[in-house]
Amino acid sequence: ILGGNSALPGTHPWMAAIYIKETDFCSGSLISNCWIISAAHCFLRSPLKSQIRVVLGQHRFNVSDHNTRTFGVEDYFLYTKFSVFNPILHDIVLIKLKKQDGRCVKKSPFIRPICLPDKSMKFPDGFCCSISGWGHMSDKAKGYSSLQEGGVRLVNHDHCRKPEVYGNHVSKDMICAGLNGCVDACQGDSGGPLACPKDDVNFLYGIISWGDGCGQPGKPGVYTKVVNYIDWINSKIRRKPKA
Ligand code: 4AZ
Repeated sequence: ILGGNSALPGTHPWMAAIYIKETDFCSGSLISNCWIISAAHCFLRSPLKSQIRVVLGQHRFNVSDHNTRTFGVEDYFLYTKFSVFNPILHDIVLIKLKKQDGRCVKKSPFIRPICLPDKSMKFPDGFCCSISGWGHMSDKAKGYSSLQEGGVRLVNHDHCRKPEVYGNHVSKDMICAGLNGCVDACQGDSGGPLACPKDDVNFLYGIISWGDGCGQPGKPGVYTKVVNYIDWINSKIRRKPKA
């Protein structure tokens, strides 16, 4: 995250750190006891399940302490229409954690799921939401950080589709955010949440997906639009959809 602040431990308890093979890293969000949602493009290189570790309750990148819990992966599911040939489309994956002693997550002050929106939920252009992650803190900086957070405003969809922004690379299944601010997501933040508040409750409105660099003027971050995938998510995690 560029231009954000250090998060206080425990303020984003749904954040998942996803370590893939020896070298790759993505973020994700805990959405229920055993399920993490993230970006499908993180799994482009088809890692074996045994090569993935998910850490919950983490504050500093790659640092485990008494608040962190580490999980293996039971399975992961790329969205059916996700394609390696156009990995910005349908950039969404569900990851099922391996149980330990008959359960996955034991809730704590540092580990708790984020609410999924329902299908009809919509936030207006200009609405202020937040992003968080351990990714790069500038376009050039390599290396990861302690958890950063920052506010981004939702960008009008037609604006984001203008030729001088992203043109028709932006589909109806994407949301743009963060046009005029200094806060943006960057490498390593992929898969993490765009969280929008309603009545003091945070909802997972977007998944950090792509953009032209990080923090470039006029180039917002682009997010997978979670409300368009609620039926698929419910079918995979076998939650009864609300009537
Ligand atoms: C990335 O490389 C990445 N500024 C994620 C988000 C953005 C850019 C790059 C958006 O994972």
